[in-house]
Amino acid sequence: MTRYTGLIDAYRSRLPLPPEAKAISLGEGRTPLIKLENLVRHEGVEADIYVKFEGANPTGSFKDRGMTMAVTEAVHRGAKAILCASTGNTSAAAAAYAARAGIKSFVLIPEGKIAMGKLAQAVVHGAVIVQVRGNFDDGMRLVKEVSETSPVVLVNSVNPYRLQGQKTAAFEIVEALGEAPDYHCLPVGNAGNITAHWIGYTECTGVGTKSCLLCNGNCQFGQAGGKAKRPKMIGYQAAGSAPFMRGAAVKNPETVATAIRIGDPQSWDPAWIVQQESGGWFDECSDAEILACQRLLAEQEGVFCEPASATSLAGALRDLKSGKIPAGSSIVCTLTGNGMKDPDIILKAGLPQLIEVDAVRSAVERVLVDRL
Ligand code: AN7
Repeated sequence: MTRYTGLIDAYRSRLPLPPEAKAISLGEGRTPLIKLENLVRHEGVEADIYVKFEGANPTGSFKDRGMTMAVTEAVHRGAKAILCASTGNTSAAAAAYAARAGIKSFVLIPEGKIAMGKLAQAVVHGAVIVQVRGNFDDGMRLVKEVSETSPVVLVNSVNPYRLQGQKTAAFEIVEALGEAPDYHCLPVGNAGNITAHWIGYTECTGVGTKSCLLCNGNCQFGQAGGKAKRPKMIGYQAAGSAPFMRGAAVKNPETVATAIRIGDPQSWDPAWIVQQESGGWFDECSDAEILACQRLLAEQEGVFCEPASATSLAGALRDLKSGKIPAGSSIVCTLTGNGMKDPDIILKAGLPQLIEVDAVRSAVERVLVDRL
């Protein structure tokens, strides 16, 4: 047995870090790729659907993959503080990795709309928390401006090391399945993660050497076996926050999926290159579809993801049922974050009737007998 020590150690030769840079890691990566069984039967669809449960990362979201890289690189350069704007998960990861590195973190969050678990993470890891009177896009504009002149490293996904870390999820999927899936579905906010996955698939399948518009041919291709297939990449936005579907930034994005309540995606152009190169598409899911799918997955498979994450599966199921994704396809849906970050959303829908009993054996047995 060798102890798993995180994705930088696992993929160092494929990550653009100076060899002497000491990895700042919490053991992120190597997340479960779970094949859906009950849900597929329940929904009457015919496909191999896998969910990549990124909620199993140390701070409960895929952001850890990017943050281990961004913080490792920043600390190597001598940074003493990092800065980000966030709908919640980036701030949680930034705060945790800054704590691990022994540096300061400053996080800008939008007024009100951040899930409790994520806020608690920023608090417990000692981040300086700035609540902006505005939304995520306002925060993003501000951190870009401030980081130009202040001695802090910006760790939003405009920091290229973030996507380099996040690309490793594609490596893990190809290793687990032996090849890329036919389709890869993700929720889209800033569109960094869908871009990162495409970089990862492109590198580890060994195709696109000359055509890759994202890296201009600079990345290291073909190191994981040179399998030719790359997936069609499908990105789903929340309907009230779907700039890709409107063809323009959305001024006042609104959705129950607060993680992707983003009106002006930072990786707009790269994401459309991904769509073109992969032959995939973008679409939107309503809040009702998102919440229904979150429940369905939790009830049918025992997997609890946050609302934003369920967007990928909600969209995939709809596209499977309509035939847009052909029956028999292999599909990976990324579940970007853990459901326990946002318990309010579940409890808001109403607590089921709690059964209160006296503290005696017979009372508990009666409950069981009535329901078995
Ligand atoms: C659970 O934390 O942007 O399309 O500030 O937390 O790469 O932006 C979160 C994004 C999907 C969207 N699912 O990913 C932030 C933030 C979850 C997320 C996304 C986010 P991108």
